Amino acid sequence: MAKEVIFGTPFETGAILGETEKADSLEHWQTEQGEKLVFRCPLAENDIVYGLGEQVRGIDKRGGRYVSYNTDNPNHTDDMLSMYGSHNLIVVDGDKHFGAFFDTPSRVLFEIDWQNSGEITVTCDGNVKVIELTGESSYAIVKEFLSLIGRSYIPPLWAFGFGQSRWGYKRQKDFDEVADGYRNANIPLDWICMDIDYMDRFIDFTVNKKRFPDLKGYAESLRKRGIRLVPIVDAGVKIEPGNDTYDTGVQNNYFCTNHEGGFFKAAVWPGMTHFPDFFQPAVREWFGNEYRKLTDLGIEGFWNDMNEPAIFYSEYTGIFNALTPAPTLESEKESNAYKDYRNFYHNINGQRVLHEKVHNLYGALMTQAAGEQLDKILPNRYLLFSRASYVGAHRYGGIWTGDNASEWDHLVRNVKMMPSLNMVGFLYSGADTGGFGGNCGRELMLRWLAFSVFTPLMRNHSALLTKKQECFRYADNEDFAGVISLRYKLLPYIYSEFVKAALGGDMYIKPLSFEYGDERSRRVEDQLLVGDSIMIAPFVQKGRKTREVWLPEDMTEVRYDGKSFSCQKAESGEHTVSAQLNEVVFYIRKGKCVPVTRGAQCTDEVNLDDVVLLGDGKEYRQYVDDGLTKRVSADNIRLLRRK
Ligand code: MIG
Repeated sequence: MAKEVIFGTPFETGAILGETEKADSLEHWQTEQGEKLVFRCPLAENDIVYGLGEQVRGIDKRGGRYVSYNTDNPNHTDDMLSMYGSHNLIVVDGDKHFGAFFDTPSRVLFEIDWQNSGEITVTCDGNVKVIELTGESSYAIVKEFLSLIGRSYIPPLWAFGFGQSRWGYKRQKDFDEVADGYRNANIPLDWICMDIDYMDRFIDFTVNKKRFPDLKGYAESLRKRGIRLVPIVDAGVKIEPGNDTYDTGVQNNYFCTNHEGGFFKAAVWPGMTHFPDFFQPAVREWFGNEYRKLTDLGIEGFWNDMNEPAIFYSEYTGIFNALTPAPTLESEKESNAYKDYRNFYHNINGQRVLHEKVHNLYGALMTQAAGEQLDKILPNRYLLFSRASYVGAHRYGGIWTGDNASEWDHLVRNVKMMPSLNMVGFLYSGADTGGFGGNCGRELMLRWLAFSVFTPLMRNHSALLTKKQECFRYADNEDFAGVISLRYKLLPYIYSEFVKAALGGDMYIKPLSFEYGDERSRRVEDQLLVGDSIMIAPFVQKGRKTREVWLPEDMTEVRYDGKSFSCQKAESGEHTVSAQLNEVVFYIRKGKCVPVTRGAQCTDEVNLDDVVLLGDGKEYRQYVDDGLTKRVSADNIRLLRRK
């Protein structure tokens, strides 16, 4: 049972939905109340510390320092403090197993055996609700946590197809080039993202009419080819009298306010903007309904960006220090955005609340705003993923992991981050495949795709001015068609495992240690369990055609060469495994099965009922539906028996 202990007057974040037992004190933590509130717990030498969701450094958080404070910072290195989301769960795994969720929307510092202190310290302001979790294993604790935070968002089947994106697609012909490029090369594709240039001067919910004279007709024509358009929506609304979104926002006081009580102004892509005050239910309803302007044109999916919120400069901080990097704890320098977080207010139940105090919830509430209304507007399930997040937003949408780079280290970080994201409920997630910044070469792209095949969100995205990285542009692009075809063949499994995990309050991607108790498995960070049957060991090193793989038990090794599967038995123990760039090797756990289907160019062509089973198990429980229905229930599970 989970225990809830209240310190001060915590802000109700909405993260925890389930029942907890109210208590006066924590079992595993000492608390010290000074200027800040500090929680302390000792670590044994062999303890692993899991959690923190979207954070750097790996599955085991030991040795690091992390700050929950949603930040737009593209320099994803192991010493960065804050990413785009805040997910304050930590789980200590050793002789004892216990976890704690620090539920507060303001800044939290986690120091986990930092400077070899031999302890964890968690520092925050005095107001926090702590959920203490106990269980017989870390996995049990995580499952208990997942049951408390409510069911994960479930996207439509097409959102499990492959998506192509790039900042810089402007006109219809840019999208045609992508659609034609993929279809002509027979590389599967289900959706293309529209980045900020589809809008009229970056104004939310507008469409640039010169570039898209008839977006509705265009979306329909792409839809006939099995491709959907997924536009971006930014948090800031351009100050533009005459624009309906702006005017309505101003008339109803829907925007955040400044010290003087006027609307807060800050510059982002559209120039000066106001930020919707998502803390007000009426604002969420209004803003969510604005998506109608695009769903009316046939759009069924969105990505929400800049919702930490990112701020380039404001009336307070000025344009000249706009490029100050995000701060370190020691440095005096603070980014503009951080200063601005003390310069605007929300109206929360009639109270003026400084943004800084509730900062980590802003993006989550934007996701909620969109998700709640899209659910009402659209007849079918929608695609939605966000950059900023807090626990709770996972019920309305997924997240992508922001502005990574085309570097091998970033692929490694993607691999290690996935299980942590699953621990905090964000099942539908993934990174910019190939890397956002920088220039992605052929080898890195193929290896990255071979990993992304297994992540629920599989999207190739890159930044303005970088080398073009659509798969059809690379030499011998049949290799790319081959790797991506695996995704489509595995869809019956990926979709079924995802939905079962969501319905069952489970993880979709897990560390090996959550299933295998031996010390060797406990330390593995470069292999993952994907669903209940598959283990992967991605190739994440440049120039390497072989790698070491640890098999905790006998498994079936599956080798896919872009066309067909070949299976062989592999004994437990250490192996050296080879894979060419056009190959993907994965493993099926002992006694388990994986349903696979025929290849397809898009999910429209995928028949989830037409499967064969790989692996040495006797049966598989497959979740199947039409991929769109809102009625997602365990009744849609069918039992497949090996003949
Ligand atoms: O300041 O919309 O993370 O995916 O391409 C950059 C342009 C704004 C940041 C997102 C990225 C997107 C980009 N956006």
